[in-house]
Amino acid sequence: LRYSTAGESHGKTLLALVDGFPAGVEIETDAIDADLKLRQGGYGRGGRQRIETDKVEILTGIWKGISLGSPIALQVINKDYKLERLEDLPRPRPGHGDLTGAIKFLGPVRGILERASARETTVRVAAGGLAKLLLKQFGITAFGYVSELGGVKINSQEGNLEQLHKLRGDSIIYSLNPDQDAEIKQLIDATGKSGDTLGGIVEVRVDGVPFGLGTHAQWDRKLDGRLAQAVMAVQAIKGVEIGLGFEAARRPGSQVHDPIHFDPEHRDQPHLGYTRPTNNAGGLEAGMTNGQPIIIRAAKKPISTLAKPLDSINLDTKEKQGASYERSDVCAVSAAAIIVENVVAFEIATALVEKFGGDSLQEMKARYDLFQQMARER
Ligand code: EPS
Repeated sequence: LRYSTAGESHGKTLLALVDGFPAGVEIETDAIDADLKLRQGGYGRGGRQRIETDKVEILTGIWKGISLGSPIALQVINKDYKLERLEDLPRPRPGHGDLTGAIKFLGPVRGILERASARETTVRVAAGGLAKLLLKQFGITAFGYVSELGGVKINSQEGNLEQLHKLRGDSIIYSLNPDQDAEIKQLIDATGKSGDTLGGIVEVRVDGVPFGLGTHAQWDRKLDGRLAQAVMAVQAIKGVEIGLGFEAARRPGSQVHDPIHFDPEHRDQPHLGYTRPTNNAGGLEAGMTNGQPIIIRAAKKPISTLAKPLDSINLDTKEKQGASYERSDVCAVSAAAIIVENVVAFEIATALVEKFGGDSLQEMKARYDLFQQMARER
């Protein structure tokens, strides 16, 4: 299972081509559209989101609402299509790819900024949304939320998945503590007024994951490495952690590694009864899933388009000038929670297809059940 995308921020359309998606999966777009809507939201988003109403259209690969096993092309049309009329922006924004892109491709800044823009994450979310339809068939769920914003740590509340969805739905920034919204809203408002932007940290948990996705055997097939790449490759992400992450380096081994217990009452769970009192490994040991929830965190830098611009150089005249500004978001950390959730879901679905065969859902389910049975007897 793999995908690639095409499209410019202000071009006609955005496309994702998903290849290797199994046959026999019921495809309904409501859940994908719900994620697209969430991606557009969160307090602090800019004017563009008032123009767009992102909706996915599935152009190929399904028949009567069921996947065929052939490539699936997903489209989200840009309402704000105006690329042909747009001029160049010759004053590169520090933090964006503007300067490097213009030099690398020996061309206009417009040629790089249109594709480097986080607008492209629209169709990454659509591809991840499609992957989630497959994961759902195996009881696997991915869920992302904001755990820190502009340096303010959120005291995430706990609960079952339904309760967590409710908390995130109630929070204007998609955190798990709506009680802290007022404080964060104030911070975003004040930052916006001063012409600045804010970053933050998002966390994704994946529940219902069986043992053995990924492999220890080869570096480029280790699932922790693949997840890290998928998440790091999201626009503006500068750090990725799994489980305890960097904190693991600060503790002795006895306070890092998760003891192994056995509870015969729960052999029907994805963990097959092998319970762990802690999950510091974040569901991954030696590049393989260990039956525990996957926990992955990402650090998003503040958006680099600043209303009060930093120093830059006009590439045409080489004069010192402020960086270009048309419009921007003050904060898109909430959107990142949804984007990271979806790119993680896609990688998990890819690993699932690799382990259980990818021609049809029917075959995958039979092999999944057989593996669970054999693993219980191990
Ligand atoms: C985005 C659309 C963009 C920006 C944002 C992400 O729209 P526009 O450039 O037309 O205002 O709002 O992109 C950035 C801030 C960036 O630096 O790339 C979207 O749909 O997510």
